[in-house]
Amino acid sequence: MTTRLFGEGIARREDPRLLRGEGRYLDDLGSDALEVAFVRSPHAHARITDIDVADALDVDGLVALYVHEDLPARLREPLPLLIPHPALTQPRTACCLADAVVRHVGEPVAMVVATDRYVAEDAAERIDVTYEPLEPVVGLDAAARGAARVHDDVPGNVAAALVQEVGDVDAALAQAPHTLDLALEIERSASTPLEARGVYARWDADDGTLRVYSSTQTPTSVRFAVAAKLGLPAEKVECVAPDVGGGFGVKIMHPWAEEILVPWAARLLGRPVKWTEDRVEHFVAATHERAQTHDITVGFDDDGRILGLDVRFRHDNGAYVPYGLIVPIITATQLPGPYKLGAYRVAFESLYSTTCPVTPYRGAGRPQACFAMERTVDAIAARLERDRAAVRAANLIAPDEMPYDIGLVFQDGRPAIYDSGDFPATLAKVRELIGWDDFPRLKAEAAAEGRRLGIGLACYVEGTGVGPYEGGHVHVETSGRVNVYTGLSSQGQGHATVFAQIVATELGVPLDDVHVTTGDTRRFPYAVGTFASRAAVMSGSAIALAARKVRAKALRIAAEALEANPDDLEISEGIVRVKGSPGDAIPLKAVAVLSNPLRYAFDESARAATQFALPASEDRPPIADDDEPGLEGRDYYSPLRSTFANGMHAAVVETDPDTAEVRILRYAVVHDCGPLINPRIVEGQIHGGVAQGIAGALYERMAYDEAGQLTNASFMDFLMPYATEIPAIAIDHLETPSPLNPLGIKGAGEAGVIPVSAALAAAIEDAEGIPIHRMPLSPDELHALRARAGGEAS
Ligand code: MCN
Repeated sequence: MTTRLFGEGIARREDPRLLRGEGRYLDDLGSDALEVAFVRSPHAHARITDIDVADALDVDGLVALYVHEDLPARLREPLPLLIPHPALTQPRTACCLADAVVRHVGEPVAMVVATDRYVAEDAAERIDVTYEPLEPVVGLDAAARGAARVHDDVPGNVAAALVQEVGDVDAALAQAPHTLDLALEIERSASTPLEARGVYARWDADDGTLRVYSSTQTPTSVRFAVAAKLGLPAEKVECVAPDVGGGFGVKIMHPWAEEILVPWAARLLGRPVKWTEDRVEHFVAATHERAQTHDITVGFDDDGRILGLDVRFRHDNGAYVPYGLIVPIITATQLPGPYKLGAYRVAFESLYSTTCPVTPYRGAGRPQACFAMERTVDAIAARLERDRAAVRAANLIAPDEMPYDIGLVFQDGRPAIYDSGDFPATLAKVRELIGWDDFPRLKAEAAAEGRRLGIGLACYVEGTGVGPYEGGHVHVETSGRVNVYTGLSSQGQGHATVFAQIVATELGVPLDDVHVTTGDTRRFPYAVGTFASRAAVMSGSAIALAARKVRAKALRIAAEALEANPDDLEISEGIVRVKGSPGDAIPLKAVAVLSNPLRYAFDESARAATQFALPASEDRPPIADDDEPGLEGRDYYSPLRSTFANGMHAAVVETDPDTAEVRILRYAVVHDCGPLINPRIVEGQIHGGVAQGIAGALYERMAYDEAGQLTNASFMDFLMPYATEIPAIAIDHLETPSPLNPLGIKGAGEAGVIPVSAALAAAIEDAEGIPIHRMPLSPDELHALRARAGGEAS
């Protein structure tokens, strides 16, 4: 079913301003502010034995400097854990400034405040920290060996261990006609947004309020965390996210030390203070994700139907677990994808290492899950010598089995129940789009010319729109302008366009009249934030509900003014009309005037509205009990559980027989996020996601050496694809609506990235005839795999 709710071809309204260079990013603010530089650990693991600041104190322009002991008690405690979990038995979080031991390169040790950044950096350089190096713990093998401990009191470096089982896996494997084992690995990568993190705070002593600007995905969390840590009522802290140049997960506050320390210093010093993260800092002091190893045993029948799947995996959570277990829990629960697994057991260990902490990066555990599952399905097909798409088809959940309970507990603590989707139809579409059935001919023709072509396919299901809630406020001004507020913030997703579309559609007003403000706690103080592909589902639904309230109120007032029944009215182009009698009409802006019993005749529209003076009612006061003045409404959306989007990607690659370079010749995406509010925006999100996925599959990685030094911590050394490496992407959609929210929406923001490594690994494997069990894959690694395969063959 195709439901075009909101119209085609609407361009992103936020772009012209940004393209003209009129964006206001964090570092464009606070030209009068003092600036901060941090002294950060150069060691992966060391004990701090002395900090000598004497030399720094001589620097002209130094305003203040702080080490751990200088902070008030609340700031000396370890930072809070964002999401506790009963399996997280050894949670360890960092302090704002390191207390005695540093556990990754980049950990903040001292904070310097000065008249500008140059002075702050000069002073920071003159702080002499003496370290006693401790043994670094780098990579999952070292972490699991547990010979050296990241935290003295955490044996084996195990932060958490969790097992979920559906059915009897041991029995299923014992009875399966075939079994196979696989070991699969995904390396570390990171969000690396174009704009790094940053925070700028101003203290207003007269009012006792703190204004915090932050390049954040979660302004309300910043507000509450800063208030709690500074001992202020939340009402005295305002947080505004200005234009944000990308986040991709890393700008979720959990909380970040810098986001606490800068406001604290601003209040203490009574002066505006700002910190803008530089690129090297971002590499070593922000967070990473992905690194996991997976051991899999699968049992299956002659048709490739999976009878039992046993997955054991290790998750590298880095030095601390500020975010809890969300990433490995998502891997564990999203691994089954669109398949009906006879029995499934997943067990993971989350391990500390002396590297950057791990928090969600676009996809959050799902790229690893998809890689593990899809490589397994390909291995089954290879063992049975069957078509890979046919093996997938044999395992898919059928549309009439929806809602389908996979029997696991999802990241939100609720049951993981697929609510909608038509997986066989998605498979049929992607086969068509990539040319699956015709590919053997293409491959044979290429082979005749000495060229190596391969095709791959990967499927995923993605829990999106996690709760607990989001709110929306819609206000029709007497000018006719419609203001829309929601508390989460935007980092490039196009919310100002999409939320305006929702309100224009629901309220019947011109799109250009609708203005959206996100990420400003002064406008909307309660919210959760932008992550987990949740804005369209959560804020979109809340805004739609708020707009419906306003519409109902407008119809009620207009009905009185027009002496009609509300059911006989319609609103379009901002005018309320009696159906079938277009002459009987009242503009919505006049309704806004009438919504206030005290009608100010200060402006034109107010005077114009007086012709519609409401009939005086003897049995109703000017403001009835269930009413309030103003044509505005607020509502919240809080779902019982997440809604599950899904999709399939396919790729055709060519590998160079000499250089082992991988070229992507075709890339196809079929995606189902329910009705598309803005098809262009969704396709843009998919393009961006696929590009990020290709980056993670073939180029980007965090190259730690054994000492725990990140050897590629700059854009000179961190290999990124350019537009020239990203192929044209063919996209098709299914729009099966979710029954869980008023718009039938499912999330779209992360989808593009999830299956790329799996699809490309499958295509490379097909081209080369060599099993690919680890991503990313560089040409020299492929070369080495060829050499090894050649050696084994000879
Ligand atoms: N949308 C739509 N129709 C649908 C579903 C979504 O038109 N049926 C639109 C939404 O209205 C929104 C966009 O598609 O404008 C993405 O929607 P959604 O899936 O709700 O994702 P969020 O808006 O919550 O964005 C978060 C998501 C995540 S988790 C990461 S990480 C990510 C991403 O979005 N980070 C991004 N996309 C990003 N895009 C940019 N430019 N920058 C980032 O940092």
